[in-house]
Amino acid sequence: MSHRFGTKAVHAGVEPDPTTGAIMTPIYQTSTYVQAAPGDHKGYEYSRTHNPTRTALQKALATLENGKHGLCFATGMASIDTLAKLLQPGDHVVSTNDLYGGTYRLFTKIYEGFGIRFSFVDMSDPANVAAAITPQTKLIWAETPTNPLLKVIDIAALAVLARKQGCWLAVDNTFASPALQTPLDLGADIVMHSATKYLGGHSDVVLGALVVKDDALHERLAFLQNSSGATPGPMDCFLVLRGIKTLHLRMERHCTNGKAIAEYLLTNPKVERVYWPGLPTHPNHEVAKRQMRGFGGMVSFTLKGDQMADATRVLSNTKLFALAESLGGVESLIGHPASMTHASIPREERLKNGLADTLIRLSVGTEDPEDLIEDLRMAIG
Ligand code: P1T
Repeated sequence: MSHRFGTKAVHAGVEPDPTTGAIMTPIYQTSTYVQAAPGDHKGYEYSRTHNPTRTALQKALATLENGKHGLCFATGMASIDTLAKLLQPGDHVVSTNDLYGGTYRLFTKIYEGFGIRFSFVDMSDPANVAAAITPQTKLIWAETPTNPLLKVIDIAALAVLARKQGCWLAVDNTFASPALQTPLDLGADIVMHSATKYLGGHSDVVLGALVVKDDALHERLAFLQNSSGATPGPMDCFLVLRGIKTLHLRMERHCTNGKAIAEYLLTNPKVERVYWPGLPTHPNHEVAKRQMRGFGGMVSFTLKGDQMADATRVLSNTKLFALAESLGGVESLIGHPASMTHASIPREERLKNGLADTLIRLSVGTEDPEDLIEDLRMAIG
């Protein structure tokens, strides 16, 4: 039977434990499994390859993303690294030009060295993607909404291009979470998550994931997962499983708080520009309305006058918004992409792509919105 999202979030992947009936998946803190005779085992041989806590999480993620197979990794970066190992020297990737700095670093500092070529384009216009595709293009890498400018990329339009080219479309769904957006339904081949963020939801775990529908692609990725070995431990899988049970509730609050904060910022005379896909003035609002079920809790903004000193003052003066990297937890965070999460992108590249030195990024948590607005009012002045 196919259930609605909230029901899936509570139940997906989790069965009463076969040995005790425990309703919550145990943390199977074991490296190996006893075999009755060589090859005669219960489906588990060694925990790099399989672990029951990880299996439950992988099933849960496949269910939430409307996929067939989930694969979990030690970090979000490990999941992207494993996906990139599908490529061969000479292959070409079209990637969004506004993306997490660590992904840009992995692509340019590691995979370019292995002979893979990347084009970074503004994917909020699919025509830019079409123009960048070459006969060697094997992968389209989208992140939507993008980090940190919150552009929205039309997944269905990119899926048409990928099918025409015969290449994979992978979507980093970290900022939306499956509560707000399910890229496989829109034609993507692979969904990626930094589960560190909304899926975990409590800033207490680092973990990554890939979800696919296709059996053969799953087999290749599972081979790479086991061969490269960047798998998560069972405690971390347990924490994400626990986080997922409240994903639908948290995302509802992240969305209403995100809206309240974006609307407040628009009224502050010191604020120059607000980036949030739910604003009717957002350049990609129509695409966002079409492919997302809510607009999320990530909000970026710049101050008038473009003064770094003003931005630094705001970043240092909030009391509820903690100055820290990462996002997606119940507590609100404030960050400075140019010096923190996106420092690994050269300054000229950042400026060319519209990422100002003064941009401030908010991960709006689930606190009471009036208190968050008061905190910003006090810090912005
Ligand atoms: O941190 P890790 O779990 O390895 O995930 C990397 C990653 C991948 N994709 C997106 C869209 C991300 O935002 C991240 C990590 N981002 C931050 C730490 C940040 O503050 O933006």
